[in-house]
Amino acid sequence: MPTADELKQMAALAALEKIEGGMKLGLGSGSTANHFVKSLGARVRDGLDIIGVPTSERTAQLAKAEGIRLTTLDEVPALDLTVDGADELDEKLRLIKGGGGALLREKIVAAASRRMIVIADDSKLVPHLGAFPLPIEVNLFGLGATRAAIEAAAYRFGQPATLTRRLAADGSPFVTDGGHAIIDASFGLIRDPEGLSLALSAIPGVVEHGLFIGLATSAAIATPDGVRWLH
Ligand code: ABF
Repeated sequence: MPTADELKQMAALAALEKIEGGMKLGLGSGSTANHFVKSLGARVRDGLDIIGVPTSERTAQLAKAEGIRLTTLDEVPALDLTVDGADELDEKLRLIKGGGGALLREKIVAAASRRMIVIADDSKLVPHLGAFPLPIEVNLFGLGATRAAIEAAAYRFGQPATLTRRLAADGSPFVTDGGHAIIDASFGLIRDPEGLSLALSAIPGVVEHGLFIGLATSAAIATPDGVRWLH
């Protein structure tokens, strides 16, 4: 029986098979994406010619250490493919992301990509999104007011939520690469992801949230019986 980490590696290697020379790639964040970046690095050292835009400072450091050539969306505004993990995904390829705190750059990079492959172990595939608390990236200015606005909007939307400001490992308030706070919102099962996504995006002070709708184009789901592709 493969371990969760072995399943993540399986998913990463399945995505790696889709990489061709000359590609401009978005490089995801998280433990599954780390497997992809490390395996991609080995292919680069064997001569694969690709260039990457990292979705977090941690991924940038890992990619540099692996010898992967990096660029930015300023230099390369359109990417061929982003490979990234997820906290949850459903059969319609709707995602919850941001458990690692990198959701803003992940969504910007995914939106700049022609295709997005999600790589995940089978525990991430769920019938309905929402068991995983939804990360919401919030500007620090007026945080209290924005938190109250999120609470009110969730209630009006018929999905009342419990909100928790994310803390770093040392107990201090977590701050993202972009200098924002993360509020994790426990909605319970989300009945209308598209509608909730729009409602949250309309709230002043909300910088971005972890509902990725219409961005993923396929997913490599690693199971003990092999990799299942969703399209
Ligand atoms: C990242 O991958 C985050 O958006 C998400 O939280 C994480 C999934 O975690 P892991 O791959 O470590 O299971 O893209």
